[in-house]
Amino acid sequence: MSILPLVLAVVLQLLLATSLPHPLDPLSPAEINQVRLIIQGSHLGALPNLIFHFVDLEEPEKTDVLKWLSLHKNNESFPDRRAKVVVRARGETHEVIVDLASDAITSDHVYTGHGHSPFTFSELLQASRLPSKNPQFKVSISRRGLNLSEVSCLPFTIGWFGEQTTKRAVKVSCFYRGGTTNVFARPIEGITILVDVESMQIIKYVDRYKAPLPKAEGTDFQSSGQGRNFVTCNGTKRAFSIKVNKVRWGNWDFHVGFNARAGLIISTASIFDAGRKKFRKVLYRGHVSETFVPYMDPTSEWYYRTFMDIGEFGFGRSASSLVPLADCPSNAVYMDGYMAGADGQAQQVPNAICIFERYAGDIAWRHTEIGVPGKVINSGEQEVTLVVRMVATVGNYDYILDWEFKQSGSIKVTVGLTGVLEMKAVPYTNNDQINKDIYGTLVADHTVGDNHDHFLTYYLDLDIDDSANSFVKAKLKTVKLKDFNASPRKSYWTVVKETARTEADARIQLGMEPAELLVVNPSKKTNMGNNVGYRLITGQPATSLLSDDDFPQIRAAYTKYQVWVTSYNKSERWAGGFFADRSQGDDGLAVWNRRNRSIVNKDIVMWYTVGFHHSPYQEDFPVMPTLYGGFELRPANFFERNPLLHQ
Ligand SMILES: *[C@@H]1O[C@H](CO)[C@@H](O)[C@H](O)[C@H]1NC(C)=O
Ligand SMILES: *[C@@H]1O[C@H](CO)[C@@H](O)[C@H](O)[C@H]1NC(C)=O
Ligand SMILES: *[C@@H]1O[C@H](CO)[C@@H](O)[C@H](O)[C@H]1NC(C)=O
Ligand SMILES: *[C@@H]1O[C@H](CO)[C@@H](O)[C@H](O)[C@H]1NC(C)=O
Ligand SMILES: *[C@@H]1O[C@H](CO)[C@@H](O)[C@H](O)[C@H]1NC(C)=O
Ligand SMILES: [Cu+2]
Repeated sequence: MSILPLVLAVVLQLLLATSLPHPLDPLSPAEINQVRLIIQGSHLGALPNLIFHFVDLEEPEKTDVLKWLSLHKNNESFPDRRAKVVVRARGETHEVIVDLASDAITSDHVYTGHGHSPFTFSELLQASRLPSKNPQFKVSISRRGLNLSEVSCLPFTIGWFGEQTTKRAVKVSCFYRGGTTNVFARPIEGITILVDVESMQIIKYVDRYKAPLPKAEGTDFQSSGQGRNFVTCNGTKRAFSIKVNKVRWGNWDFHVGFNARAGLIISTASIFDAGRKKFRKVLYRGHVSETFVPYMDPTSEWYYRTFMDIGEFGFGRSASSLVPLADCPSNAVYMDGYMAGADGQAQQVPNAICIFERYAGDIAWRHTEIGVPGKVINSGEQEVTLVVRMVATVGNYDYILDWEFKQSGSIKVTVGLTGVLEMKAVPYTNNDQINKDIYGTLVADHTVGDNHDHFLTYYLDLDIDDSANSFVKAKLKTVKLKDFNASPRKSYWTVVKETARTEADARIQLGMEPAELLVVNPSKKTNMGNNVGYRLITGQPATSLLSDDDFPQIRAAYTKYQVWVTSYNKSERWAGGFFADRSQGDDGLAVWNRRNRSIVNKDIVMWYTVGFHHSPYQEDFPVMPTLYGGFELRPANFFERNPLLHQ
């Protein structure tokens, strides 16, 4: 207990000590506003209805960032600051690169491919307000005997189902509060409202059927106040002013970034090797690249729910301000996030990220030795790790995204799913009344929690001791013995390592055969002569069960394999393609991979999908206890010995 304030002080000091700028720093509020002024002062500013959909750091070339790092971060080699901007005006989508040093647009390209840029918050808000002014909707509401003032409507992206061309459109679903704050628990079922977002008008209205409205009673989940006590968090308040993105903690050194699309981004993570007395590279960049959430209900009110949360909404845009003592412990320090609003103006997300040391009561390592005569030797150490956390609340769901750094060299990545289910109103109050597929589980009276998946695909640009790496499948093969003289054994398993030659070789469906998956540096060996590497310890395997010809699956084809490895290309970052809204599957990981590039001794990127098949249970109602999944990147012949033992 008493060591906590001390450790907090150490963390703060380290953060402040490394406050020099980093080339991968997110755009600052001043830079975001500078981008806005540059765009508004250009030919684009003269166009009517200029809307900013996306403003982010245009990532400097990796070679330039690595050069800056290797030259001890001197100012001369600091890469120029640029911004990538997507604006829409006159019905056209412009992809623009802005150079901040020269205050100029360096390229402007009109995007004409499939798929659309993410909706702005104000577009979604305006769309959700349309039904309450619509005469047909008013009739539907009064036909159901409901009070319009108690109706909340929410916009849903609508996917792609084979259309040649698509509009920027959303469907708006409406819910009845009437005594609850859990709006998702009281869907007003049977109505489809299609909104053209360009003209901001309802272009299709169907009221197909009525279902009973689930009751309000028992749906609320507001915590009664305990655990959300702001007074006791006073001690952490001074951490709020920290604006730097570099973290030095224990043996780790890394950079924490934030953008509207991915949310939390970890970059240039390296670890101090006490044996070699130097920092060694591990991860150049890691973040969630896309999140695919298809619902398993083919009916006309539900079929389109096939969300790609990163490309359609953005985890950064959905970031929740973390609540001290509820979302992060008392020793947490916080970072704010910044992004551009629809007007291009910088917007702050206070406390978008928290960083804290975790003393979970776990054992980092231990051993009791009774083999030494006359002694019992107990030795070991408690595990202390550093967690970097954000929470993205995308509509009904809350995703808790953790990157946990361990002194052992492991990086443990966890995603927690919580929030409320998407619920469908049905006539039933008991399972015995049901004799057909209801596409989910009856979780409460008149309420089905719909079946669905969550696939979070992580972008993992590992650079193990440098950029030129290979991907190795260490297969565990059973060896059968015949007439083996040395023992009566009939079998054992052995490790057969195969280096994946090309991208096609590195698509993995887990569970098909036992294999350990490694990223190694083929030109760096330990003193023992093993290739240095990091191992991917996968979580529970889940791949998409949709058929290959189903439209949502064509868009998210990359979810058929949990692991992919691609040759590094700066513009290949978003697994479902950059313009993911209503995309048609012609951009993204599965498409790039078809080039089947060589991945031997190359700068490579590993993509891992954390998947959940979510068939709801009653305990997920009215709010879901957190369900965790994830993976670990663990050193594999990277150190000479256990790095927890101090030399
Ligand atoms: C390097 O640049 C940063 C900002 O760009 C500035 O604050 C700092 O003083 C510069 N350092 C040197 C040694 O020039
Ligand atoms: C409808 O709801 C509003 C807001 O809750 C309330 O003020 C009003 O009295 C209700 N009207 C009826 C007819 O119940
Ligand atoms: C927080 O602590 C500081 C110093 O201990 C004190 O001055 C301040 O009043 C406290 N604020 C609250 C909200 O308790
Ligand atoms: C990088 O990726 C983009 C998008 O897939 C592609 O158009 C481009 O040709 C690639 N560049 C190289 C050098 O492969
Ligand atoms: C990928 O390239 C390798 C080596 O050139 C080749 O053997 C393999 O058939 C290719 N796979 C695909 C799917 O193109
Ligand atoms: Cu779920």
